[in-house]
Amino acid sequence: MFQKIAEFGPDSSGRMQGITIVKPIVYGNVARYFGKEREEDGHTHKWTVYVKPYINEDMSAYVKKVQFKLHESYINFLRVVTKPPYEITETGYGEFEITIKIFFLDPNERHVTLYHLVKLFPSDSSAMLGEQKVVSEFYDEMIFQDPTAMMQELLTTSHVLTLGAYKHETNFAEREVKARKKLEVAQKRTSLEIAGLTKILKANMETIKCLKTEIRQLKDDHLNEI
Ligand code: SLL
Repeated sequence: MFQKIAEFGPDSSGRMQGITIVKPIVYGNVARYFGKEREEDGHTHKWTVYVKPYINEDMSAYVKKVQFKLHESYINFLRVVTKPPYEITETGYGEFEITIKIFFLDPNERHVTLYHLVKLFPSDSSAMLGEQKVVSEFYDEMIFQDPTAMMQELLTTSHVLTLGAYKHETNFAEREVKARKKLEVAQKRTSLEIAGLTKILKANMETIKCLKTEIRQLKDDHLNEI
């Protein structure tokens, strides 16, 4: 009766109940073609894979390390970065999937895993001609639910990392608008399709009703005849 459950503030395990902190991030890779295959090892591209904050801040305030698991053809394919920038630059000849694990300073906080397909070749083959930079990056969010008091402190006191303009290779705001428009078009198309199918369904139900009446009628007539 006298027990009071704290809706905010640390519980017995030290977690801040009801607190959610979201950290938007950008991860992916950029790559550049050498212009030709390198003789000694057959490598054709130089690439950089990375994780960075969407909004400029020093993630080392709460990130302990970022682990990049490269293709097993690389020497020391498990690479660990303990401070920003959280990135690995390499050369190679092929595309493959990288596993990125983000570990936090608070040992109670489970690591976050991301998968990224390292992109070397432009999707648009005409772009192959130039030695243009290829970019494949994504927006995501790390969500911290009921963090410990320590983690909450670390998550909310980080500072900007670099001064000056901070922008990404990709215009994510524009990408969002485009995605929303596509979704809207798809929704409209689906609604129209549903409306059309509903009409057909109604007509068919009407037909069934008529046929049933007809059957009943025929049965009655038959009974009257005998
Ligand atoms: C492919 N399935 O053939 C992929 C494999 C291998 C990537 C990609 C060179 C490593 C090294 C390299 O680019 N490995 O020589 O250190 O497309």
